[in-house]
Amino acid sequence: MVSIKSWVLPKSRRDEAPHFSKAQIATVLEQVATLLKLKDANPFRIRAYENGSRTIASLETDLWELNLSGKLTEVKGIGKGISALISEALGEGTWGDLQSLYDSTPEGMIEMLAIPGLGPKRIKQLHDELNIDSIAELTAACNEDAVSCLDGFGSKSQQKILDGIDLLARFQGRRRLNVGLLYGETFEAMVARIDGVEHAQLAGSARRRRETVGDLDIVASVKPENVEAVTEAILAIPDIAEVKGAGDSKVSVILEASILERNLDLGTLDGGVFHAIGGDDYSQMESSGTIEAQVRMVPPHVFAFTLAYFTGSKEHNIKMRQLAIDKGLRLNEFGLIPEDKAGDLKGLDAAKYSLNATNEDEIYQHLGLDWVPPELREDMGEIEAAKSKSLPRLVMPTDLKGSLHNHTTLSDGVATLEQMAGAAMDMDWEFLGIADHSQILNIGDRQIGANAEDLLEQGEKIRELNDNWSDGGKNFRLLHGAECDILPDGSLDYEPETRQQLGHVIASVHQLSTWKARDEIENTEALIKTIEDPTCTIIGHPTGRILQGRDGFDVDLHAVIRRMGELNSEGELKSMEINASPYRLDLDWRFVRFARDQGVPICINPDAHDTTGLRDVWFGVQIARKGWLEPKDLLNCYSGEEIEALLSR
Ligand code: DGT
Ligand code: CA
Ligand code: ZN
Repeated sequence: MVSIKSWVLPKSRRDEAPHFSKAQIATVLEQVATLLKLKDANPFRIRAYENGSRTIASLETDLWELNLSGKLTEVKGIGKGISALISEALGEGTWGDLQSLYDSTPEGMIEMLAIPGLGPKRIKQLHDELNIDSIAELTAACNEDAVSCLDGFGSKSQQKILDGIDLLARFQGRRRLNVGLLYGETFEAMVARIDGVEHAQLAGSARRRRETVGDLDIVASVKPENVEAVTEAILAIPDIAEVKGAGDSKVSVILEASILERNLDLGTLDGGVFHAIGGDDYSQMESSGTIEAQVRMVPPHVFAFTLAYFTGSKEHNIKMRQLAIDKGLRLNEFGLIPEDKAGDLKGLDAAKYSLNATNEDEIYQHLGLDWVPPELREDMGEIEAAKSKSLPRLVMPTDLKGSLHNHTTLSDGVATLEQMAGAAMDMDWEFLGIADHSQILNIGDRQIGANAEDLLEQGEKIRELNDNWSDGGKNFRLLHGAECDILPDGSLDYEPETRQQLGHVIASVHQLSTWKARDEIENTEALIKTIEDPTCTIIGHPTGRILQGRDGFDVDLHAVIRRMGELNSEGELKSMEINASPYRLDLDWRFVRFARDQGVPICINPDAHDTTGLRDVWFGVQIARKGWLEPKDLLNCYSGEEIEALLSR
């Protein structure tokens, strides 16, 4: 684990021994080994620290008792020097002369350790031969082509370093919604449990379900007399890597991945996604990622106002504030305050005169509005709709009765038809569409996609299974489709006769490099040709973007969607996918409402490659909500019977 923010020797938080935990000791030993590598120290010394770290981490007995009994040196893998160091750390809370080792290593060299594929040995070499001490200097050197000529490097590894730096910057910037929410909801629960906190709630972009989250904003209801104690309790949370500020009823911290008790479960990703998010380096980067978080403590009667304010968006808030001004009111994070009473007073002093609101609903009511769901607070017409009482009844996860784009072992999925069907039934779904990859798809030399013959055989199998369920009175069916590759000219993989035998065809671009090398006009033309193919039912992940991984190809989605709208009005079925994988969330929510308005039905698809992948539809629902969708706008909310009839037309 390479976490930049926590490359400091831990300070004891206890008054008495033992001052540190087993995990803390193991981390320090591991870091020392790495620091020694950066200094090109004696390999035996490095090995001693590495072994020590591993031994301590896997030790089953109590480290403190072992130390008291004097038997630490008897443990295999712990030498004399290291055992003395551990004794001192546990007993005194100090770290010998290790501080100087930490101090004498340039911070930039430690930062470079987080670059995927770059180890301490090469960092040392870059430091010695090119005087490189920071990621910025390394980037410059790569761009000047100064790294490729070093011994053991080459233009390929130089490019790999640049790619790694780019990826790292994304991980340290915003985080994908699934990760941001996991951090946010975990931290929210920890704050909520603290004595003196009456209520804590996650606000900001995470509450609005943006596809990525910058920092976490938590609002806590705390009586003024408890603020100091609650502040202290928050700062004592062990997963805080760094405190950026504390005071004035506000705490700003950086959280480490250790806050996520269970590791992020990657599930089965498709090859394209896996590669774009860092491949084999992904889990290491994710577990060394951090996120900033703010907690704002306010008195209970102010809570609703602060929650609304920090939920944002800023643009939504500005419109709300203008509505308030028109009514002679001042709206801010402390209240909704009549100007004539507030006068020159500011902040909480002015808020003494605020109108009352115990929840957000009442704030909106004071301004003559219906309550606006957080997902809609993007100043995209929601305030106008709230005024005229015409906000949509947003779709909920429980409205879904199925989905259409899922993989099995026939292509790159890891579950069988029966297993996928079973998982769908467990979710109370009435249908599950199977859409394995088409024959042209390869990863490396390996064919991932299904041959036409195997595909049609899958259809037979599906019919059999469906007959069994139907005979048994079970309201469930598999729907046979395929995810057909869109070739560069817009035509579809498989012969038309093969595609005609399918209930649905999900048309997707996977040869992204070709599409990214072309301009918007060419790509748009090709995609329009695709949707005009009579067998094409759904466009899958329409831009191919991977959030925090790679951009999609250029395409005029408005034009594509408009054409789809025309075809739908002529009686055809042309649907746009919201790919619900949290790595994609493509179609972007900003286009979703436009598609609805053009009469294009949307389909939320988990693109599941295993049974748990079906759960990703939850993220798709969040994006559908951000796009104002109601159940009627979604193919997922048709009954099993209806969708079966629709697709077999
Ligand atoms: P993020 O963190 O970049 O993913 O996005 P947000 O929306 O969480 O933005 P953030 O963390 O900067 O601030 C949280 C909310 O606080 C924001 O959505 C609206 C509110 N807010 C922050 N700054 C301002 C401001 O200058 N004016 C107004 N009206 N609201 C603000
Ligand atoms: Ca935020
Ligand atoms: Zn795909």
